[in-house]
This record gives sequence, C-alpha cells and structure tokens, in this order.
Amino acid sequence: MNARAEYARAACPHDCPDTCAMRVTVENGRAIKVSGDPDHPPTQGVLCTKVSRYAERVHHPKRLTQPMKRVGAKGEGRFEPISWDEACEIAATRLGEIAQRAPEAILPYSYAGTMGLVQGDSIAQRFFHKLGASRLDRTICAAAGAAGLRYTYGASLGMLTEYFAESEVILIWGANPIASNLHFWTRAQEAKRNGAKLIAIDPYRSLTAEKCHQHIAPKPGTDGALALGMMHVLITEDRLDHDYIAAYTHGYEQLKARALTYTPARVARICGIEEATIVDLARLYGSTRKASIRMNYGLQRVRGGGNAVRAIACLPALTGAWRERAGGVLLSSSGWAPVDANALQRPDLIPGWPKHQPRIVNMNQIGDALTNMGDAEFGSKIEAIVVYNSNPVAVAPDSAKVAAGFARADLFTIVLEQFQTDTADYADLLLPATTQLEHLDVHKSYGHTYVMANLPAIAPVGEARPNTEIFRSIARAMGLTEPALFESDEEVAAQAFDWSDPAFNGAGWSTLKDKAWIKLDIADAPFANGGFRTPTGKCEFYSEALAQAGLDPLPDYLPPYESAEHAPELAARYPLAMISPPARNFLNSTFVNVESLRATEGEPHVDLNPADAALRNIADGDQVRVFNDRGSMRARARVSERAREGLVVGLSIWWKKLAPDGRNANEVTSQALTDLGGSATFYDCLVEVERA
Ligand SMILES: Nc1nc2c(c(=O)[nH]1)N[C@H]1C(S)=C(S)[C@@H](COP(=O)(O)OP(=O)(O)OC[C@H]3O[C@@H](n4cnc5c(=O)[nH]c(N)nc54)[C@H](O)[C@@H]3O)O[C@H]1N2
Ligand SMILES: Nc1nc2c(c(=O)[nH]1)N[C@H]1C(S)=C(S)[C@@H](COP(=O)(O)OP(=O)(O)OC[C@H]3O[C@@H](n4cnc5c(=O)[nH]c(N)nc54)[C@H](O)[C@@H]3O)O[C@H]1N2
Ligand code: SF4
Ligand SMILES: [Mo]
Repeated sequence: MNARAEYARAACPHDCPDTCAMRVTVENGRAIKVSGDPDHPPTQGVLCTKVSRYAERVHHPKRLTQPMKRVGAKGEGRFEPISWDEACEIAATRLGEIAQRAPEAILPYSYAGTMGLVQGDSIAQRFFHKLGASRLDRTICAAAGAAGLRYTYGASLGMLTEYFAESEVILIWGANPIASNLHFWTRAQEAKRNGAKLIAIDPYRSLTAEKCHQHIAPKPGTDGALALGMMHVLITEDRLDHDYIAAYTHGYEQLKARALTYTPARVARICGIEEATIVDLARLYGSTRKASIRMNYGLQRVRGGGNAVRAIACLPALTGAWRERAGGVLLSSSGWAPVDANALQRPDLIPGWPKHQPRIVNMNQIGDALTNMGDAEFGSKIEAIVVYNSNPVAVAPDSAKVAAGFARADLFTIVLEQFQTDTADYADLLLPATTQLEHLDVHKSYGHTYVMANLPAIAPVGEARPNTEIFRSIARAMGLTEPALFESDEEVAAQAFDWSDPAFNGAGWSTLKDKAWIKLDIADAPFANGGFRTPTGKCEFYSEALAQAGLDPLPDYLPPYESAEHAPELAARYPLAMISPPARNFLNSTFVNVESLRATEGEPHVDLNPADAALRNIADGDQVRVFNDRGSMRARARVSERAREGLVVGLSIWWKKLAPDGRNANEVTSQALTDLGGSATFYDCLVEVERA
C-alpha cells in the first residue's frame, strides 16, 4: 500500500492496448474499489466497464484458492484439494522424469492473461529453458502485424496516441476502439470535436463504425488490396511527398509498379465496395498530412494479414504524413519500450545454447501438436503441457482438436489459473494463481508510451501464489539450484528494461517503483526525419530481408485461404465469411464468468445480413447452427445491416461451458497460419448457417 495515499497503485494487467493506471481502495484486507488514476495521462481517470468491476473478479466466490488434483475424467472438471507440497511433488516428479528422458516432450503454453513482464515471461521461461523444454511461438494474436511492421519500419513502432487528437482525418482500420481500445476513442472524439473526419474500415458495423462519419465495409481479408488501391490513386494523381519518399523510403519505383496493377476498378471487385469509395478515400487521405491511421489487429487475422499491415504502413511514408505528429500509423507502440528479454527469460539457460535450439511449437496449431505429434511427420510426442496466462480450450482455433488433445489420457497437464476455465477442466494439477492486486509486476503498453509498475494491494487470496512463486516452488521440489530460478519478483522487475536506453533519461527501477509510471522520452513525430529501425534505416517498401527469405519483397494482396477467389469449391459449400471479434464486456475469454458482465452480453449471438437470413429462412431471434467441416456452434441470430452481405459475426470469446451448447466460435476457426509471422487466421473462416 502506498504510504502517501489511501489507495494502492496498480496497472491493469489485461491484454488491451490501454494499460490503465488503477487506484485500489482496500478495507480490512479486501479490495473494495478499483478506479482509473486521474493523474495518469493515458488513463484520464477512466477504466472500462470490465475492470471497474475488478473487485468482483478478485473476490469472486469461485476464485481458485487451493491446489487441486484431478479425480474425475479429463474435461469433467472434478478435483480434490491437496497441499502445495504435494502439488509441487507431483509436478516435480512427472516433469523431472520427462525432462531427463525427452525434455522437448514438455511444452509450456501461455499467452497474455497478464501482460506483466514478471508474471508473464520471467521465472516461467527460465524454468522451461533450464529443462530444455520445447519453446512456444506466441503467435495467437499479433504476430502477422508485428512481422508486417518489422519488415516495413524495423519494429512495432507507431504514432503517439496523444496526437490523434490533432488529426484532421482518422482512418479507424480493422479496429473497434469503443470495445477494445477505449482511451484511443477518447482521443478520436477530441479530434472529431475539432472538426476531424473519422472513417471506419470494417466489414462489420461495429459500435465504433456506427459512430464514425463514414463506414467503409470491405470483405474480410481484403485490406491489402484496399491499401494498394489507395496507393494507385495517390500515385496517379500525384498526391505524394516526393522529398520524403526520396530521403526516407526504400523501393519506391518497385512499389509504384506493384500499386499500378491495383486499379480502383480491380480493388472494388476484390473488396466488394464501390470504385468511387476507394478514389474518394485516397483523395481525402492524401489531402492533408495530418492524416492518421489507427490500425488494429482485427485486419491481420487472415491469410494476407502481414502483407495488409505492410501495405497500410507504407501509406504515411508516401504522403509524408509522418512529418506531422498528428500524422502516421499506430498499430502497436510496444517496440518503444526497451524491454530486456534476455535478462527476463535467460535463453542462455537452455542446455547446449546456442548450438542446441529446442523445437518451437506454434501455439495456433496446438490442436495438431497435441493430437498428431508422435507420428514420424510431426516430431516427438508432447507428454506434458503446462498452461498459464491462457485458456486454450476456449481461445485456440479448431477447438474440437484442441479439446481432443487435452483429453489425451497420456498427457500430463498442469494449469495455473485464477478460475476453473474450460482448460482447467482438463488439468491433472490445477494450481491457484494470484491476480494483479496480489502480486508485483511491471508493464509496457502496446497502445501508449508509458512503462508502469504494479505493486501488490492485498495479500494473496486463499493459498493462491504468483506464477513466479509457483515455478520457483516446482523448481525447488525438483532440486534445481540455478540461482536465476529463485530471484524474487522485485529482482526480476528491476531487470525488465534496459535502463541505459535514452528513452528513460536516467530513470531506473527505483524511480518506476516510486512513481508508478514513467513516460518514455520519444520524439513527438518519431519518423519526421526518417529514423526507421530497418536495415536501410528507411521505411522499406521493398524489403531485402523478405526477398532473402524467399518471400515477396513488396506488399501485395493475398486472397483469404477460405474465399471464393482462393477456394471456390469450399466457398460453394460454405458461402458465408465468419469473423468472431471481441465482445465489449469480455476480454478474450476473461470476464465471461463474471455474472454482471456476462448478463450484459446475454447469450451467444451471430449477426447476419437480412439478405443472407432471408435466403435461409432465418428470422431475427431464431436459434441457428453455424457450421463447416471443422465443427459447429449454436447462437441466436440477430438480423440487421450491421453485417455486410456474405458476413457472419459472432462476438467472442465465450467460455464453452457457459454457452448453452457447450461450444463457441472456435469450433469453426482453422489452424492455418498467416503469410508472415505464423499468426492465427481466426477471421479467415467460411461457414454455413441454418435454423436450428
Ligand atoms: N472489450 C474487449 N477489449 C479487448 C479485447 C476483448 O476481447 N474485449 N481483446 C484485446 C485483444 S487480445 C486484442 S488483440 C485487441 C483486439 O482488438 P482489435 O485490434 O480492435 O481487433 P478485433 O477486435 O479483432 O477487430 C477489430 C475490428 O476489426 C474488424 N475486422 C475483422 N476482420 C476484418 C478485416 O478483414 N478487415 C478489416 N478492416 N476489419 C476487420 C472486426 O469486425 C472488428 O470490429 O483488443 C483487446 N481489447
Ligand atoms: N474466435 C476467436 N478466437 C480468438 C480471438 C478472436 O478474436 N476470435 N482472439 C485471439 C486473441 S487476439 C488472443 S490475444 C487470444 C487470447 O487468449 P488468452 O491469452 O488465452 O486470453 P484469455 O482467454 O483472456 O485467457 C487468459 C487466462 O489467463 C488467466 N490469468 C490472468 N492472469 C493470470 C495470472 O497472473 N496467472 C495465471 N496463471 N493466469 C492468469 C485468466 O484467468 C484467463 O483465464 O485469443 C484468441 N482467440
Ligand atoms: S482492459 Fe483496457 S481499458 Fe479496461 S482497464 Fe484494462 S487497460 Fe484500461
Ligand atoms: Mo489479442
């Protein structure tokens, strides 16, 4: 508890670009209120609905408070309490035996249940590295976009959120900030009040799209073509900043040749929108340098996601929008924070490193990895999986396979959780984890440029332990002695960043701990004079690195795997494109079990266009079955123009066991990977819908 105030200072741990600063009011050892810190500029005193209810989640009657071992069948969710000593002994014996014989048969599986650098990636990674376990490619969300930015700008870098408020034109592209990036929306509204024009580019009329001046609804997965079509207009009408292009970009002539093949007429056919819409959009975008783009990850969950991000990222370098602090692109700002990943994760602990590199399993293919590995083709079998900060049985694609994998009788499964999720039901050992109010952490943000500290506000609930402490306990039970495994959370936090980086201006861990956040020192208009982190130091329209990898060095449009263009036979059987973006009151599958928030979402729905509904004799409010060759789910139909023709939208991600049919949207999504980065393709998914 902060000595100078009646509240403790915390950082929101969730996978959300806003990384809010929170004030926690504590009474008699219980958190009774969580509110947004008015002093933290990005938070401006406001939390979203979900996290305003955080005390309800932390002290929820169904919090896991004791270690447990499975007594029922896998998936049934029946457990009995055991002591921590017994739990660690079981874990140590099984993991120790496997590690001695076949370390790569152990797989850690984690994502961003907490974005904290300490409870996310530190002691856990060190522990698995020390064992020589398989490594996880953490690609379920943003890997295509990250690769797109890396090949274009050199890292996940973008505009500073503050300055969107000064933009004259804002494209909100594949993003739904009212649901998923609230504090950006505040900036966009400031801009709107100052006269800016807001345009949403989204196949779905989202909560955000309906509040913009214009909503352009292309078919999902066609954004790369739209960006190239805009370039066509910018080039043929000479709405370019030739000086910027000459000084700070690489490969303009090649990009020009590519873009000239994307005539507005061709792009209109690909995207399913009017030719004039493309031309007008490009003209408006090219008419001012104070033009900004808030891209978000919604547009990169398709085959061509990496290329689409690359194409869009080229736009402000063509028009010179990067010269203005109110111009440019923001997809992620996470690359501005100088995280010291090697210090946190210690890959050097891997036996034989760097000559020996344990295999990498792509987390999007966990269904195949758990069910097919052990066949010669797929490498040796996964014998143990340790899940923390993630709920793969609900969130990973091709869910029937994921569940089948977790149901394997011969798989040893440990789940570290706050709640008994769909995944927890399959655990052999279910270990209670603390929440953000109970442990220490440090954070960077992917939506602003502050780093944050989170200090514990209350003692752990029940016998819950921080992830770090759980891995320290198992390591101790295994008899491991490597000192890096036993560092305290604060010692780890102090190593999370490279404090010598000029962005810190001399500040260190003690400053961060004392002040709760530090604004990184970054130029207002970061690329006004170039300074990209690519090999050429320029914005790389043409990427030599891509060429060397045998990939297309220029951005292009790749039709979705599951589209009439790419798979006409599949499209004949399954003519509707399904997307399953976040519901406003859930955060991925987190909060689905908080009753007040689930009540607001009601029940699983799918949005359908009236034309598609009529063709299938479906009325608003009917129960429908959504299906393809991978599986099916049920939902209540909402028939409206929100979904463009040919589109089905199932807001997500429901806990399967809290849905009436025990299923969610991931029954139909696929394990196919994106063009760049090996990301998931949740929104590249053809289905059919029928009345149930
Ligand atoms: N309330 C809430 N907030 C969240 C989350 C949550 O679950 N709930 N999740 C968090 C996480 S992990 C992430 S990654 C972000 C995700 O948030 P965003 O990055 O904003 O991404 P999505 O919500 O996946 O999609 C945003 C919009 O893109 C649209 N979209 C889908 N496919 C396409 C396409 O092909 N092209 C275009 N142009 N648009 C498309 C969707 O209809 C949706 O309205 O939000 C974070 N914040
Ligand atoms: N159909 C469909 N599927 C999707 C998406 C989609 O848009 N559509 N979005 C995808 C995206 S963008 C993402 S990022 C993934 C998200 O997938 P996940 O990262 O798995 O996110 P959550 O479902 O929120 O699950 C996080 C879990 O971590 C737990 N947790 C939180 N903090 C801690 C902690 O400190 N310790 C431990 N041990 N556990 C903790 C929470 O209780 C929660 O159950 O889902 C993906 N899946
Ligand atoms: S989920 Fe996002 S908007 Fe909500 S409190 Fe956390 S960081 Fe802020
Ligand atoms: Mo995500």
